[in-house]
Amino acid sequence: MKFGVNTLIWSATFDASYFGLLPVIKEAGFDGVEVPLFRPAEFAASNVRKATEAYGLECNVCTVLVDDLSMISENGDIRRRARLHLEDVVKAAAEAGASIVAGPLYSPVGYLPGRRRTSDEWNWAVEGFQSLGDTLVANRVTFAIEPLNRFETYFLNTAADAAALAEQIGHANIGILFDTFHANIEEKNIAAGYCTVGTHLKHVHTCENDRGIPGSGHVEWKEVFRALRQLKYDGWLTIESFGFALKGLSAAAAIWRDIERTPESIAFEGVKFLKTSVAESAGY
Ligand code: LER
Ligand code: MN
Repeated sequence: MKFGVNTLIWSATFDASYFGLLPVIKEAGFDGVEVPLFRPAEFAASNVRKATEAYGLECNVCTVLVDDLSMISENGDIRRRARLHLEDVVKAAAEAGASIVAGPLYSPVGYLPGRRRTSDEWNWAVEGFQSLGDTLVANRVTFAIEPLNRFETYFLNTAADAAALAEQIGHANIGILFDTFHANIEEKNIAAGYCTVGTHLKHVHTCENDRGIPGSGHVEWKEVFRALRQLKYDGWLTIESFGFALKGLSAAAAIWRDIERTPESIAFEGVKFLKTSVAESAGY
């Protein structure tokens, strides 16, 4: 298992002005960072690669669809542009040394049309993601598609739907990111959700129920780690949270107060909890 931290805790972009954090992140015991890559043209991929490698850290990428791009729009031109955009994201991620591109890759966070998902939308997602398979293979990148809670999307909320989507896409480089924060809202039982995602699980966001320090809330961590062990999951455990006053980003993640003493305590106290939990889970 590898331990990661999403740099959205500090900033909505990850550029040279934040590279000074990397030795601190390494020293805290993380194996890598997950950095936001929302607009490939604005992302200094080779600088990110050099900086992370210099500190012996691996790099993953998270993304959300910006500028109203959508893989499930009824407008074919918007779907085409979303596919081209995701191809550029994959190429930039590979240039940064990332092997995982994670996030709700289907439609913008917070897009809620006030109705249920349609079968057309489902089929557009399946076909759209399948069409990106060759680009993923060529760039040695895996998509980890993330279900979100019902307040952030209507398209993909549950482990069962996420597993069904990945199954139907049927590509080795396309699986699921399952986030304990969203699962805590949508699943009857978070650990059972992980088992439902099963072999499609490619990435894990380890977040407390309030996006605070992992281990400080009511996520049933012991059961989650037991499920991950049963699945023989050997990928990333990445702490995700968001700065408490990052304007657009805090608004997108609905952060309206100081969740902990500082945003970075979520990373640095959280990683200690995760490491202890993983070590303990060896005895389950
Ligand atoms: C992204 O990983 C996520 O979990 C979303 O809630 C961000 O808005
Ligand atoms: Mn997440």
